[in-house]
Amino acid sequence: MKKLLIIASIGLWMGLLTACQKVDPVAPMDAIITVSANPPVINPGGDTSVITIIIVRGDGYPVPDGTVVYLTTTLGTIDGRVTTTKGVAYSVFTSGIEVGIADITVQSGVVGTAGPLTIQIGAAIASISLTATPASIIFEEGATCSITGVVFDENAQPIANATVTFSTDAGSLDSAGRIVLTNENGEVFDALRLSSWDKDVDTVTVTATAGAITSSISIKVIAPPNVFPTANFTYSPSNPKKDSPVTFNASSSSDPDGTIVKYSWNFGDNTTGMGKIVNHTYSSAGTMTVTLTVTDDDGATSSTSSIIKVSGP
Ligand SMILES: [Ca+2]
Repeated sequence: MKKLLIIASIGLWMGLLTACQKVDPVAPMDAIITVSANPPVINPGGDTSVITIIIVRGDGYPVPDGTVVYLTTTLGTIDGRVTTTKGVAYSVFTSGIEVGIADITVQSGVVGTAGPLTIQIGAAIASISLTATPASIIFEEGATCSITGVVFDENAQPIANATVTFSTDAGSLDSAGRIVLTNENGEVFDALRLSSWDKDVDTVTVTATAGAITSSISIKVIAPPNVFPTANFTYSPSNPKKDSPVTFNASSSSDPDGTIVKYSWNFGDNTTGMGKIVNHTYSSAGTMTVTLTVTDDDGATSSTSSIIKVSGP
């Protein structure tokens, strides 16, 4: 029994030791990280910038050598894991083909920089012009609108491979939040798509962000024209008799884009009635033209008539 316990405790210690070895030493909670990129502006296509990370403990001393720092970037590539020597670590950022601003985050344990470190890749973006085709959409589930953006530098020249991110306050975008690159003419394309949730939307605002520039376009959403209701009814019995009630049922009437709010009847014997299902008794025999008029929630009306024969006693 004692032997078993010893083996178990050795196993536990070895497990703990292995677990400890796997954890990277990181900055203490009270440490302060400062970062800088040199140079802060580089060319696209493999140019580099050196990022210097300085970490100081709360008491003012540098963190122990080997403290691990993690870096991520929105554009290009970066040495994602570097370690400190005398409180300083270096990482190299390398640009890709994209033109824009790389947001770099630096983190060691729970300590990070207050805001992202930015590196500008290529020409500074000065403006984005946006157009929507069509400029307004008649609402329909799945209705689409093409969005074209053109990105310019400060000399009004279009920028190729500029990184653009689109967002919208209604509907959805084909780009779905991903970065889209401009073509050789500085153009970038996206599409706005409406869903059934956007039925009551008046205006959709699509926003494009490239570098430090943001541009928006408003697209009007027009309510589709009202569709007329369809009037239809049945009656029973099929051979109505004088002085015996006939049931008229307008349940088969419909409105494709709304609801029917009113059912009006003319029973053909100079009497009228209201309601989806009504009873009427004819006091004389003869041929009657029964007319049903339905009104939808937009005030549109439709009528239908049936000739019915009322037989005598
Ligand atoms: Ca309607």
